[in-house]
Amino acid sequence: MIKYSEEVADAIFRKKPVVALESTIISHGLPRPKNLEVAFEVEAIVRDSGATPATIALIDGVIHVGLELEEMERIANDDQVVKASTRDLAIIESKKLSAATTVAATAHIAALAGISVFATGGLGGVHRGHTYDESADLLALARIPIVIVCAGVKSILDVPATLERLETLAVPVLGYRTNKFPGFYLTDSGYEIEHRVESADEIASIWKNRVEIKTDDCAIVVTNPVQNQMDVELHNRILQEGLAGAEAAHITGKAVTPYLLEYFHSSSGGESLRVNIEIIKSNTALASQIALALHH
Ligand code: PSU
Ligand code: MN
Repeated sequence: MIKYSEEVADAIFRKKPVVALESTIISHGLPRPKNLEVAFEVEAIVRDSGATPATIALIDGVIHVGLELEEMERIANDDQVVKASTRDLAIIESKKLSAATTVAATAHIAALAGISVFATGGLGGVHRGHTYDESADLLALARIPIVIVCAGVKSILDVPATLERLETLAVPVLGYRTNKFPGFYLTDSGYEIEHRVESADEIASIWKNRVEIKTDDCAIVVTNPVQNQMDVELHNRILQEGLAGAEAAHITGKAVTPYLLEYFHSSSGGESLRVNIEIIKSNTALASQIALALHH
């Protein structure tokens, strides 16, 4: 049912730390040709830390945990690759399609494969102006035990509504060396986080405590603020324009997030791309440290 890359199969066999990586950011989140370059660089960050990267996607209907070189190229460059959330997985298997997985679908597959740590850019959440449009990421986090490292939720979203939903869903949120909920492209979204942690070891100890008291049936969201944020005025202007553009073009469903991210990338003269890449790299480095810390 799952095809493991050689590297990941070996790591799981030897019980070595593995970090799951999502693929929608490669296929639908970053522009070509930078997306492929970043996908490889991110995997290298995991390897350099001593853990093993497992980029997750579906190739011709088969769930892959860890991609070989040509498979990564397909996810990055093939227009036929669709964006898959958890509900799409069985359908894509049966239709033998190729798909990149969202945070929700990646977390689901990672947990199935016994992987406990996952790095992404920004989580999905409640959309601005359309609070009924809520990413399946949120419900997935409520039922999948995994540590997910992110830069908060994407700033295109309704941050306070998303934080309230995470509270209702009983998903713990940690600020890595911060008490400010990060704003994806921005270091600070303007909202507070109650719980600040200082180290990967502290996160690992929280993970272990949860098991003993049986509050380990959901994710732990670790938020890692970007160091060199986007210019705030540029960010806010593009955000307003992008939201208005999505409205005018009647963009709906799973096309909304890729539309807005692409709007940022094509309107910010490379700024949002630079920041998005910094986010994913820095989250991957922290996720690798957490995977190592969970290990000892
Ligand atoms: N983080 C990024 N870029 C992305 C995403 C996250 O930096 O493209 C993707 C993730 O796969 C996330 C998805 O699960 O966007 C959310 O999409 P939606 O709002 O349709 O649930
Ligand atoms: Mn949606």
